[in-house]
Amino acid sequence: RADDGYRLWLKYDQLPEAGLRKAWLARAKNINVDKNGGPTLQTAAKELQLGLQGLLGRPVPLGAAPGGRGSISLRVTAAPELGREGYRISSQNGKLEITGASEVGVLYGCFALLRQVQTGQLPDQLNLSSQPRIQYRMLNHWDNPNGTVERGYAGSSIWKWLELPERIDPRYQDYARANASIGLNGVVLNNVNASARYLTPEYLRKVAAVAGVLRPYGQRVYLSVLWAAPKVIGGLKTSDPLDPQVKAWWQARTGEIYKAIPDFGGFLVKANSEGEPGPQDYGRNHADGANMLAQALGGHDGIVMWRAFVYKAGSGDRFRQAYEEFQPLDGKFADKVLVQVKNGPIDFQAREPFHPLFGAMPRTPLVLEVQLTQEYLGFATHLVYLGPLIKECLEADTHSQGPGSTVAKVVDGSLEKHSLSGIAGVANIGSDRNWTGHLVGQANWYAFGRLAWDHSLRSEDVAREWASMTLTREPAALAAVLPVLNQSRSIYVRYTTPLGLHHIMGQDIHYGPEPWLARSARPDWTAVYYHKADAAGLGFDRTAAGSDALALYAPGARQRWANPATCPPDYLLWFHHVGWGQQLSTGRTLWDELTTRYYTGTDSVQWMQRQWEQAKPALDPALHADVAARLCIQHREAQWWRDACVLYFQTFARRPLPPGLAPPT
Ligand code: GCW
Repeated sequence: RADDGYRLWLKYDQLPEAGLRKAWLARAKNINVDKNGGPTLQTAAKELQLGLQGLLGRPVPLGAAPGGRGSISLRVTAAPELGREGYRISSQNGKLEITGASEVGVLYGCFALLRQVQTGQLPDQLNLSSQPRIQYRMLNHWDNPNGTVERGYAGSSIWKWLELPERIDPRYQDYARANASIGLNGVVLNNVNASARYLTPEYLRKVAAVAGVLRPYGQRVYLSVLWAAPKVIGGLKTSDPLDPQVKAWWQARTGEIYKAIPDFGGFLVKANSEGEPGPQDYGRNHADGANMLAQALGGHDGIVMWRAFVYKAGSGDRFRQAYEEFQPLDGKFADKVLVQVKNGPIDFQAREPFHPLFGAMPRTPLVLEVQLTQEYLGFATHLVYLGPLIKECLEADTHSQGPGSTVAKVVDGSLEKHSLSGIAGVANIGSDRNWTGHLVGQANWYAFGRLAWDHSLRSEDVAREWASMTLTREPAALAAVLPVLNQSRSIYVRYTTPLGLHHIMGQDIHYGPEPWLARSARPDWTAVYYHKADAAGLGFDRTAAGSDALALYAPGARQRWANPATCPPDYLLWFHHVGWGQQLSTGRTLWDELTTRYYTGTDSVQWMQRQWEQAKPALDPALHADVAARLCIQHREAQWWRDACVLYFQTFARRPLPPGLAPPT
């Protein structure tokens, strides 16, 4: 049967190597688990059993009695050094033991053991322990009650609201398994452009049903809330956060939520952004709103994630706006509030400098929000592995407390000594049979989870893990495919927005090029505004002579970008308006470098195609053909980007293409 991609990286097909199977069979004769343990412990045992049976090709019985040599014991023990969710896998006297300080720790440990087997490690001297560096590791679904997904490219929502709570789609459980296997622990079920419906008794029953399926897998549910809910469904005249009736309404609603879902995780809020209502409608600020919700959570174990994605027409450079609204509020947020910040200052572009709020709000825990759904990165059509993008942001140095003050250390709480920490990925999951439309979208889901757990992992190693579990462990095929994954994001940048160009995509759908857009239907952004092409040159001047957005960064960070002669080319046009004939550090003029990147980027897609062909013998034919077809589209669309952008910018530059590049026909 052809592989349809449904099983993700949890395939559990029998290991091809007899020697490896034998070695593991000797260590996996049975699984011991305390029958009086809770549902998560039983789930851990069942998942381990399922995986091992598939991989080793023989049943692995579950037993309650302590096993002898070759047994695997699952145990919850007091192990403060592991933290609440960490695990240890140890091997002694021929026995394996997976311990955690909680049941969910054991569950994560079971998936870690399976990963060892799946990636072809030998069981010898297995001794590893791990715990997450970030506390709240969540997917944010932008899913709507009617089943559509905002910026979703893999079918409709997996949540079947009309069928819930009576019918539980089996997919919910498979989804929970996948999340648990990569260490995630929370799910915001609905779009940040939120419907108030989710807070009604009718929908809370549905949410509770989903929570019931996710719970044994250590996944808590959260809801995005509409700020105006007290008016829309509560019958109040206002949603002013300082109004006593509004406060009472949220308190009562929160009480109802916890009655239905005792381990409810909390709220995610998009307010006063892109037309959404918010506390500013009543002359209040973001902290007034967030703190009121935190108060409504009272003694419940829940948090408020308040998004910083805000910008308005007529407020100057959009790059600065979130900073200007939020930075002055540092220190004003209640204990349970985290402010959720996108990786970059504009909006999930293919490459952005890190968001200037990181490091600038030391008294507020900041959640890093990255986007797995490829809104500006070719939807589910272009192959773009996002590991390098996520890592680039995590490793960026804010210099807020001197060199080494990375975004990762801000986010995991270690730099500013926060007890709360979080990271969120905007989900790329839908009802397509293979979940993410493009097979490599699965790698982005996977990489997000692994990096959320441990941001020190290398993106290349995560890609190797994913490919070994999902595609093949055959060395020649991996050698062909891994460079494609690892380079795909920089190739995408080259043929769409090289040298720091940004926001030049098709206005309505955010797909394909539209750099010529002079006037937008949206008053809050115009595309020409972002590339600033004119007869003199190209790029957005964000130095003191321009919008001065650079000044938002700490001196150490700013300095990297401030001088056009030394600014890394990848960020050049983010910060500088550069003359067409200006010689860059690469040795070429701006025009020649720009056009060369558009051309080489496009040609590199053909290289990706050739590499993918090389892996064909080792891959499932259906999976291979699907990706190969998408790569054909990608090459056609890379040419579209190249030709459109080169021809458009040429109307300003008025220069010929450098020798060797064939003009678009
Ligand atoms: O990227 C933009 C998207 C909107 C989205 C918004 C946000 C959910 O185009 O679709 O709305 O960001 O992040 O709030």
